[in-house]
Amino acid sequence: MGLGACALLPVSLLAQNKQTNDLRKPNVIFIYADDLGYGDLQCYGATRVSTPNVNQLATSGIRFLNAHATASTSTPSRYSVLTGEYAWRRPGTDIAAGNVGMIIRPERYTIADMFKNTGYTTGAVGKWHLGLGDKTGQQDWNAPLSTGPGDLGFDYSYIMAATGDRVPCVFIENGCVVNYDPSAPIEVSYTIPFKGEPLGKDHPELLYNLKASHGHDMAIVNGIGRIGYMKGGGKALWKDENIADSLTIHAVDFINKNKNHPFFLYLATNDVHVPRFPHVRFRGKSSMGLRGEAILQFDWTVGRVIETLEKAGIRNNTLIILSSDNGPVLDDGYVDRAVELAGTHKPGGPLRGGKYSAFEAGTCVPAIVSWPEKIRKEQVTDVLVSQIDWFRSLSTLIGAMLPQGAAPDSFDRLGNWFGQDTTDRRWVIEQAADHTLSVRTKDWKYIEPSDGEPNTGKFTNIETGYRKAPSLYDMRKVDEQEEEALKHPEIVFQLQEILKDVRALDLNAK
Ligand code: NG6
Ligand code: CA
Repeated sequence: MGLGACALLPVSLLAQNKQTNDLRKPNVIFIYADDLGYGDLQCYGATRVSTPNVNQLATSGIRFLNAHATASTSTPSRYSVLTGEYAWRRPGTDIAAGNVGMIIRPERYTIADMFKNTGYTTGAVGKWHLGLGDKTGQQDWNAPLSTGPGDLGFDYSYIMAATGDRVPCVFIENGCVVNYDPSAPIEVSYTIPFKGEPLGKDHPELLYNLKASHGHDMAIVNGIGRIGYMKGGGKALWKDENIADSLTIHAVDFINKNKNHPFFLYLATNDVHVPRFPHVRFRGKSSMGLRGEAILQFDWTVGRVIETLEKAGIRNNTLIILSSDNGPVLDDGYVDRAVELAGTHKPGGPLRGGKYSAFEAGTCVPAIVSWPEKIRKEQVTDVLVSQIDWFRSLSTLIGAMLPQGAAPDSFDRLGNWFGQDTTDRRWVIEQAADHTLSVRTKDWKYIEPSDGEPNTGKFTNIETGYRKAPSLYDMRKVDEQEEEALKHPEIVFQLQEILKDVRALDLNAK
């Protein structure tokens, strides 16, 4: 892939940085939403929900119309962002249980290592979903965990082990359960229920906050059924209505503590993942019910981050990248009326499919980059980009030296991400929930054959895009309606060749 004009940009940015001092290095914040779809934000066309803070971020920077997560589910997308490697190269990188061991091994060089080694203070706040401790099922949740984000370059972490709907339902700060309650030792299992602990499937009367539509019938915490079994926790157990507040407060604290020194903050919100159970101050504020309110709550978090930066006097020199780990889903397992109340709202905007899917709404997500000091005017671009490139693009920006083998799938596309270079990435690779891979170029999309079902099922009800034969879509038509593989065998062949090369890590594919 030619560097072209984008090679010039980082050098000049760095030169400016060197002339001054360390303080001139931009702070970098990822605001990584969960399951937020291409059509879920006002600045992306949503009309039934208001997102003033995200809109403000968009008008102060670049809004991407063709930006992709590497996968249509959480764990693999997060894996790729943090390692610069496609998750499908590694076994064990699918949607993780709350008791899996660290999926990214400590010896792996991560984007947090990169920032830390370049003089940044690094923090991870929010949804983790990449495993903790050395071995699956072997964690002692009542003692400091043996390994965690601290071994992957994060100086500070305040995280949820997996997802809101998976046990353990506690926050973990720097490897220790927050508000640990010695009178209620924590045990977690994903195979065997704990004697005497009521389960969602047997005790629907205890599900006083949210009932499950499918799954989520094991441990009950805060009147909500979860995936996985859990015992104990006591006063350490989270209340879902306070999760956004807890995460935001810790993100704000991290910013304030580090405002005099360059920092990298990975802020992964729980919103808008299930169980959607936002704080009472958002209740009744959206005609779309809990899912709409979760979007309002997400927007609130974004607002608090911006306000904190402004008050600290560091907004101008802070680069914010806001995006989502995968596309949207309405019914993802709880009776929260997301389907009924969506009405005309299209969470995937004009795109076909959604979370889990090989179709575009699975990985084509909102992406906004704002850095007032360097990106001075509002821009909207349809340049083809992928989150896999944040790693190397930012390494160029901050002048980091990467060890050999680091971020093998990441390209330096800084020029794209800063609006200087509108040359499309030649292709992006998208991973669907069943590992079906797609190759997307600006004009075409190839989905490899898959044995998967065409729809995710009656609850989630998302078209997967899986077909037993190769599929080809003309992306100039946007919505992947007409399958055209037989019409354009030469293009199918070209895209299959790219996929073959990328699979083999053949650099010619660049
Ligand atoms: C699915 C869950 C879903 C969600 C998803 C992971 C059921 C029935 N469904 O298995 O609710 O947790 O996993 O979502 O349990 S992700 O955004 O973290 O990838
Ligand atoms: Ca997700």
